[in-house]
Amino acid sequence: MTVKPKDLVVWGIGTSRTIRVHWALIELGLPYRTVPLLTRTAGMDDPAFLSVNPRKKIPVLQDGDLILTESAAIVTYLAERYSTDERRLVPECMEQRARYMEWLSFICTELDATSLYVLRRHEGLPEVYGDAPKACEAAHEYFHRMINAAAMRLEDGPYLLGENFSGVDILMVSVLTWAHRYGLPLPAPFEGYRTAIVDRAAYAMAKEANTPR
Ligand SMILES: N[C@@H](CCC(=O)N[C@@H](CS)C(=O)NCC(=O)O)C(=O)O
Repeated sequence: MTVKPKDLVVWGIGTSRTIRVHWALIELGLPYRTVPLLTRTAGMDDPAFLSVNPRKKIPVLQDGDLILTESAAIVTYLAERYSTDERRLVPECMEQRARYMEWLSFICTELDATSLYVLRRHEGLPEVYGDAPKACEAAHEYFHRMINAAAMRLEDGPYLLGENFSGVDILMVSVLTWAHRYGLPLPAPFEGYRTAIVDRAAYAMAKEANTPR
């Protein structure tokens, strides 16, 4: 059964987390409206935004009465709700869904929160979060160790789940591109994987949708 979107609105542009949501919507061919809110701007204190996310974080998705935060949850919600036989971003088979959740958790915790976000906070925003050179050095090393070990699992590619592109590829490419911007070396299998996926038309459209005017 095809589920029709009610009134999809995305709050947030301009970051590695916000592009995930734009990209998933575009892959699924869903029309939506964007509130072009940028991180760390006065708009974050706007009562209209605080009413959708009192934690003052982007991205946020509104789908009718549903308000959802956390980019990985949003991508997975959109995939679960709006995938069709032609455009599917989450597998139906239980074993593949387990792999999807495994990758999602790995990307969000080991690559994003534990590695890249540490660098963002302490190298990118030391005036807010303080200098922490030892933590940053460890984050570099940790990212390197995690991504190299994960590269061994890419053998069945071209995508993380094998033959089919899915929501976890959106999440993975967003962190690999983030790492690339920080000058972190990627193992060859992930270089090739990222280069092939950023060639998708939907990625170019998502990049455009996520870019501040
Ligand atoms: N785990 C969250 C992280 C959201 C997040 O930290 N967003 C950043 C922009 S990428 C933000 O809104 N930062 C504002 C702040 O920390 O004050 C997700 O993946 O959605």
